[in-house]
Amino acid sequence: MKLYEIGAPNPRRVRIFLSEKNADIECSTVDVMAGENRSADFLAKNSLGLLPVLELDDGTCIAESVAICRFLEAQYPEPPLLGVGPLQQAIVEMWNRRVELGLFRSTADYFQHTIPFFKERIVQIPAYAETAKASARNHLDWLNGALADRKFLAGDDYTIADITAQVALDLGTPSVFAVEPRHEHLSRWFAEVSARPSASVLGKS
Ligand SMILES: N[C@@H](CCC(=O)N[C@@H](CS)C(=O)NCC(=O)O)C(=O)O
Repeated sequence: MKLYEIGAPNPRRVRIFLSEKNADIECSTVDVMAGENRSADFLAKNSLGLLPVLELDDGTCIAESVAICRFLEAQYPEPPLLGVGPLQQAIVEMWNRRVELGLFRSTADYFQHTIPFFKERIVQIPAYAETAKASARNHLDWLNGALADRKFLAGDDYTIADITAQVALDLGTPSVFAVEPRHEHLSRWFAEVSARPSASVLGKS
């Protein structure tokens, strides 16, 4: 197996996932600045030209961070990061999707509509960047409430939902938002997840 990656939020989610499982697989950095992810070779692995991609020994390629994590969960079941049993798996999926489509998306949208790297790729709309920033900030308040009565987002155990939220917070702090003292529960959770050894993989993006 080989993981194609760059130092960016989605590949980092997969690397944290692997680190939590103490799984050591070959990783290869793709030179996005040189357009390597738009080459015919790479587009044959992922027609969207995005990272991460997990290439299996038989040449099969899996794109999409959560799809890759699902495959890895089956390869390395311990510790479970996608929940155990139908109910817990559904709860983990619920929180992961909420965070991915909310905080993670809003934070990424802010960057895509502001940073020079995306200038040539999309029509950047400053007003939309501000909307995305406001949305990301609102999600912090909501997450703070969600963490009031439990240790991790989906319950007692650290899961992929925490990884997605953690990576979004690392991306957005401090240029998009700040975790403020009033975010008592979110602060407690963020300090805990940031102290895990897995938090240091692939840098904070
Ligand atoms: N939905 C995909 C998103 C992948 C994605 O957007 N990857 C970004 C890095 S975070 C990328 O490859 N960007 C390179 C580019 O836009 O050229 C996933 O979950 O993996």
